[in-house]
Amino acid sequence: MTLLTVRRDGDIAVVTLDNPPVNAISEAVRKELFEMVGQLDADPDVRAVVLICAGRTFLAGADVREFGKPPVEPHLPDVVDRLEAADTPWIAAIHGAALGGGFEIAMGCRFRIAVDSARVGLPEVTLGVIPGASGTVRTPRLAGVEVAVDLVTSGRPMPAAKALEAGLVDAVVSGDLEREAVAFARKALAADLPVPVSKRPLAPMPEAFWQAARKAAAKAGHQAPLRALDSIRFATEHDFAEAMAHERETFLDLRGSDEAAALRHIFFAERAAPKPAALKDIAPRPFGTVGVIGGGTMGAGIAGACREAGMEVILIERDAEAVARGLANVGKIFDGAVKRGKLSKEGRAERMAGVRGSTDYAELAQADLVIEAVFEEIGVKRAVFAELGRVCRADAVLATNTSYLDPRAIAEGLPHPERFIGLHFFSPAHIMKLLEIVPTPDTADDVLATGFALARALNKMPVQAGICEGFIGNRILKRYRAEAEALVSQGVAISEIDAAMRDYGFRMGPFEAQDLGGLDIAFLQREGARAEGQDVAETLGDILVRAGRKGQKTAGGWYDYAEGDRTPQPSDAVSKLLAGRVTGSRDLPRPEIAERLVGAMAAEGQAILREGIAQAPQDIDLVEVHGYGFPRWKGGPMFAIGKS
Ligand code: T1G
Repeated sequence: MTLLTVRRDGDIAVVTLDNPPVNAISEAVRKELFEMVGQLDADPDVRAVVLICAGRTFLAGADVREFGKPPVEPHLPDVVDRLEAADTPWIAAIHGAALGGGFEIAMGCRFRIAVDSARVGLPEVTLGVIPGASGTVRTPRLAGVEVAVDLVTSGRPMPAAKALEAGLVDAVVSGDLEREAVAFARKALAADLPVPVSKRPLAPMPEAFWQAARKAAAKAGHQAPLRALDSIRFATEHDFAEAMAHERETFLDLRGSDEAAALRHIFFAERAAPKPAALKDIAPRPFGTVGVIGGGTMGAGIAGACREAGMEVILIERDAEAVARGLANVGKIFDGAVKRGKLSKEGRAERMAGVRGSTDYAELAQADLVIEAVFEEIGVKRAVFAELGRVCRADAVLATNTSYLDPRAIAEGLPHPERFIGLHFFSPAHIMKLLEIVPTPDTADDVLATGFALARALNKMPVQAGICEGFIGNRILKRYRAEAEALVSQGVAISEIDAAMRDYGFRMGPFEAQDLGGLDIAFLQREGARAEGQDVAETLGDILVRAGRKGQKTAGGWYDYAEGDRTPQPSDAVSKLLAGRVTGSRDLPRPEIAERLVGAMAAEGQAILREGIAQAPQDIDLVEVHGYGFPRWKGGPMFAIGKS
């Protein structure tokens, strides 16, 4: 035994698993746990066993790194059955998170107790599989079908207090978990033991329940939640053994699916992104006090996100009226959280107490970090940094939120250019997870490390990008839109292109999305480039904007919109406007349309890699998934074409 240690507390055995970093259930853990049950059953002096974990968490589920390999005995369902059939009752003592196979192991125990900060969950569907060790068969027997359907099809963990209410755990404790668990075991031994979970009754549910649950599960957009629901339903209509066989078959079928491979790819990419090897031993600079220049949508979003992460925020605007508007914009963000029940009124007041507005840059004299989020015009931005260069500490990190301008041009002439960096947030900045981190050639390593540390503090997904027009995400977006317009020019219907991308898994197609966001934003960028003498070809979008069709805000863009109705309607006006640019009409199967457009994104991604703008293909996938709505279960454009 190397991963399990046992100590005796009188007639209670305490088994501790220590398999860092998250006590994932590897083949070795399954083997040792299976043997330990037999070993302790054979000890007449042991009357109960507490299973507890060292480190940050209880068992966090099957070791995802083993998913690509053939399953090896003992299989996890057998380990769970072995625990449940033990003569000596086991008590799972949960801290951190009991997830997936970890919670299935806890259900094999006779009792489950959790510290108040713990969570329990069955997140398998987020990895494109379903629980494979009785999660869809024991959970409904333990806590009822509704709880099981919610836990399994959403994949969302449940906090300990709610889990207690739902019957997923038997007690919630605070203080020393091991001591509480031993005391709980002693008390439990004094009474009759509960029936093992697999032996508990499970009644079928009315058809209407399943129809509603199916409709909800389908919203996820991919198959795993629906297959998980089917497995729970099967368990309510068959005996335990048949249900376990059905669940295992479904699990093994999904485990080898493209969807599961894509979701595992994103899972590991998300965990690698915040920890670039090159920054491993570099300490970031402090960022306890943050200045934000500009209180518009972006600036307020950034200020709200920083305040939510506990930073002191100073919001700078050009005059008192703009300051008031900016603070009101930040307040609205917290009002939203209060309305959703995520924040109390006192919490809102505390948040806003940490945000002060001013027109005086001198207020930034002690700021650790200043993020500029003003109008996307080089002159305006350079004026801001000229002022910041005068008033801020020499070691204060100065960042621009520019989407399209060259950060080097913004920082030209700035004293201590090593402290300057691009931090490209996505709107709404307090919600969108993607943060493109754009160093200039002068940016110091510890300033780059500060960008990544800020991302971690804001719970954002950081991706380092090199300098080019649009960095990674907006450059690919431009190529994606151009390819979609090329299909329109070849006679493919606008509505078919959007439908194809929705079928692929996007919430919206490229044309619907432009109508929602406004065609004029990209139009103004192109016009700006043309004004600078760049040779920018006329796009179909240009034609529409010049005709006053900017999208939903003008009741017409790529589509028409009836008064007060946001449903896109194919537009005869657009057909007439584009008549000179469209040759004939072409029916292309939707999968082919999607393949064309995803292929264009990936081709641009390969150019981005060749130019060193992105560090790795999985970074491009993360940008697309976290910034542009690329369906996670497709893994991103580079994964989709097998390049990641
Ligand atoms: N397997 C392997 N490695 C894992 C892992 C797992 N399940 N979970 C995390 N890691 C690694 C991760 O890659 C990172 O590695 C390190 O641990 C810290 O992770 C049969 C089949 C547990 C809440 O889906 O949700 O059970 O980068 O940065 O923020 O029905 O990790 O340091 O080298 O995320 O403290 C179900 C997934 C599996 C849980 C901790 N379980 N993990 O969060 O740390 S399927 C899950 C998490 C299953 C059964 C089925 C989180 C966490 P490195 P981290 P964290």
